[in-house]
Amino acid sequence: MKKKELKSLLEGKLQRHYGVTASEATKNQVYHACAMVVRDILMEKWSATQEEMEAKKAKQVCYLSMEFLLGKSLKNNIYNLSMTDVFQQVLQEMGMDLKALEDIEEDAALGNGGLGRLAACYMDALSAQHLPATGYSILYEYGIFKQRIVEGQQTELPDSWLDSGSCWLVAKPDETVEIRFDGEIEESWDGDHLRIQHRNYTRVNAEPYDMLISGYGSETVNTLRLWQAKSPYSMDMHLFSEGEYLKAIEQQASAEVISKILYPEDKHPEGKSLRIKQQYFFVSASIQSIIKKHMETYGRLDNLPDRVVIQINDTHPAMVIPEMMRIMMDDHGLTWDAAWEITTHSVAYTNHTVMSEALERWPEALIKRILPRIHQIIVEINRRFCDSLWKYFPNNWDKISSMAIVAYDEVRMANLSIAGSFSVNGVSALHSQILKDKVFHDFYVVSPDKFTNVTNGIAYRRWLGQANEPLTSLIRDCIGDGFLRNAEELCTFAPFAKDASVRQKFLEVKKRNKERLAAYIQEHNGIDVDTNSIFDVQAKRLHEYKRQLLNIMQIIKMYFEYKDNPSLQRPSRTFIFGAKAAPGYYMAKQIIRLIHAVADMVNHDPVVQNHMKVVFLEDYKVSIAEILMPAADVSEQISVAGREASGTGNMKFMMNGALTIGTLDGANVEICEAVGEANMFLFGLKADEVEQLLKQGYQPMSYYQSNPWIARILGAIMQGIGRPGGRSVPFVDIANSLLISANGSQADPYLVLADFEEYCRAQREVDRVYSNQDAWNEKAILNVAHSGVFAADRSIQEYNEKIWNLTDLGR
Ligand code: HBZ
Repeated sequence: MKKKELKSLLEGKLQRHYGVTASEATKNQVYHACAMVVRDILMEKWSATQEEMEAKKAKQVCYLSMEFLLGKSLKNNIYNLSMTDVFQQVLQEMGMDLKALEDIEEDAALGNGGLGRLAACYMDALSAQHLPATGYSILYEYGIFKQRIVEGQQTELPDSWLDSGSCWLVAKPDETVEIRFDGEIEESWDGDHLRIQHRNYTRVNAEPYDMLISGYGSETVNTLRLWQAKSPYSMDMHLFSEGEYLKAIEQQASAEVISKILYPEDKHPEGKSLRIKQQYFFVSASIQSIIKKHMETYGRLDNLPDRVVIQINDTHPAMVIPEMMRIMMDDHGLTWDAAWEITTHSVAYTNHTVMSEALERWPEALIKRILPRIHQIIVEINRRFCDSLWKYFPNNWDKISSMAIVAYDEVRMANLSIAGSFSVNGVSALHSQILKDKVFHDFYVVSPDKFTNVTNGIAYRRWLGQANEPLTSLIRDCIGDGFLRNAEELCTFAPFAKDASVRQKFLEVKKRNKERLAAYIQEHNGIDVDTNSIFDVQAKRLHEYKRQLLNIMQIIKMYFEYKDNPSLQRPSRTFIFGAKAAPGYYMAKQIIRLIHAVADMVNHDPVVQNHMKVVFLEDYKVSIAEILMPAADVSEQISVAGREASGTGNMKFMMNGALTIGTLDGANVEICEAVGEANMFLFGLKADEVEQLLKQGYQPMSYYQSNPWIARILGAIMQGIGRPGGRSVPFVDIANSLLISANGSQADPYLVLADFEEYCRAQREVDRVYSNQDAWNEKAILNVAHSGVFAADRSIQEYNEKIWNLTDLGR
């Protein structure tokens, strides 16, 4: 698009929507005008995509996810449309700055962490690869909470993102569907046909809002459909006139609360009725709309699996299985067998965790009350499934009951997902292996062909192309810009690691990115950090298994080492953390507090000023990650082996030229294969060693007794940490959690103490390698060059080849 045309489009929007000229417009108005112009362009491509899908009778993927952690849209869409330059120029002439407008937009943070961000990365890659797709989720009014740190402790504030975000949504009120909760099921015979009637139910309307999903240089624009809950009942005027004001609006409020807020607990599912309602609400709305559209086009359902594949992002949307059965049997008159055949050939399940406490199990009584018909169907699925298992495990009731979908008054969503789908995949090679060998081993024995792996990938044009322009342009100068379409081409950057001038330029790029982050830290934390120090970053949700505690213990050790010996020679370090804790997760919140106490101690001690700093970035989110990843030298991926399903931050850091210090966990294993052990810092027990140690009886106390450093650090944690001469805070519960087993639970279940010494050794190796800047930069460049395999494009191709078999709209 030419400058002149864009200018007149923007002026037109400002005039028609706000009645202002360009020179009168506020920044906020110009932001909205830009968004509207971009949306119009996308809408045209979206219509063309829809037409093409119809003409080709295309097969599409419906990606069902409770979470899409999208971040900001304006910059990404303008980039994908290759319009960055023209926007910059036109805005400049209007006296505005594109970057400043981008800052107005709030992150769309409809997700907790990796799982939600993965869904967003996959939507991007699907459009870029011209594959037809619709994402389905909930239009939460409030996304993940905003984190504020008050006196070193996390507090939570609501995240109302729609003020700046709603301009990306296209309302489709005509496609509203009805969802039914509660009530009773009545069965009656109509000749030889069993009629199912749902009586006394509560209605909730699901109204769709579509977000248009662009892909880099692609004409394909896909849809992300977000459902909003609306009450079909207006205020009860009878109650109102009787003065029962609250009661009068209660019904309405209890329906609309369903899409109010994203649950902020990751990996700790709670059997709350609102959560179950959220899951069923979005699943029912989505599958109703999928089936309706399919019937309008084909008039039959038996070919549904040829046109649609339903990928469920973890078990949160697993109720799609009984809901599909319900619609096909009760509304379309299919037999159980016919409906089951269609369902199980349509649904595919991605697992994201091996931790048993994270697997969803809902109280059966709750499902029965809220979703009586779904409960009946689940019970019948379970009956037939257990029957079928008899053949594999005759007389083995223990095994069959462990695999059952309903048992001990609970519904096990993972078992339902496996039984009702044709594909089950893990998200890294190691994780998928653990699923087959351990977590779902019995299911694997029954249907080995269902199980597969698709290693996660990232939308690298966002995480490298947009977030790290200096590095992108260095790579472009060396190998051309083909890598922006085909990430595999990044490997041709590898030979440049040997080129001294490229290493020098890489160093300058890193420095620039570190300066940008340092300015952010100065502004938000008031801390002056040295851009010549090693930027050592751990940014992810706060979880004990991710072991932020291991990191902070090493930092305390380092602090003591400088105190003991102020002339110690080591490269200086800036330790940077970003992490949100689930609001009800006590230990995670304590660890955040500990990080702040250590920061307070370190940053105010003149003895260590030139050696180390500790920074906690408040409210870590996608847009902060975009500043953080490019500036990192060291990427902390230190979860206890066998627990992190994949990790995706590890990939983003690698691609931006950070060196990983990590365990052989999740996708770290594949990072190691790609870049070579010599170009990262591995340490710690392997997954099988972890299992073995826990089985034989792990005694963390023995490490405390035999390792004086551990004793000293835990002693300090227990006594109190704080700035010299100031108030100090004791963290007895943290120390106890590492040493004492409470009510028969394992002390230090994530083996922090067992891996501590090895971790410290690896950190000294980091110091040693960093002392030779040239050698370090060579390794960093090799990390960038070998990161291409972690592009979401590759993951999507694998999903397509192994599971989806979609129609390619590009051909
Ligand atoms: O999914 C993460 C895994 O921990 C990580 O290893 C992996 O890379 C990533 C993508 O595959 N899992 C999550 O992020 N899980 C959640 O956020 C979550 C949210 C709500 C829940 C349960 C889990 O109820």
